[in-house]
Amino acid sequence: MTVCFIAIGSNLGNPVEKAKLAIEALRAMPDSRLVSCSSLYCSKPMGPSDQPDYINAVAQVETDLEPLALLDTLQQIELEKGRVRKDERWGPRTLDLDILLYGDKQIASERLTVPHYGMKQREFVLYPLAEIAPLLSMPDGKTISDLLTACPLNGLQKYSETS
Ligand code: ROI
Repeated sequence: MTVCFIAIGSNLGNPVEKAKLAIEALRAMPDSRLVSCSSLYCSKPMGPSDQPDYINAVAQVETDLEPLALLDTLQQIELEKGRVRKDERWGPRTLDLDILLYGDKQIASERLTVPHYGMKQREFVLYPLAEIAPLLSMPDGKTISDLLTACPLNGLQKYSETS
């Protein structure tokens, strides 16, 4: 089994519900085990600002799926949970599931870049990741706490049902 971290993001069509559905779908993935999941967070959109705030979370999964099989499975979940793929770069999305880390592997292929290319600068990835893996190191040796120090919160908040 390989330990993987998956980023969850949504800002359309009841994002909280979408994130919860995604977590249940991750729990049901074949040849895999959902180890833990962060809180849900509310974040300001990165990219065009004329779109709704996002709900983000990070899940830790152990899997026997190879990286591309894991990617296929995640894209299937995105489709099943109603993702409408739009052409607009960095535009709003109903559900986005990204492989952040796949063990210590570094992958640079046409379909997949691991570690995820933007994760080290994105508060909506790093803070949820640190919540569930506070002692994590990247394949390049950088620690999650080093990365957090260099990453402003940018309005990121834990989502709570009452706020
Ligand atoms: N912005 C936030 N806050 N959260 C996301 O998950 C997210 N995903 C994206 C882009 C459009 C880059 N912006 C985002 O794909």
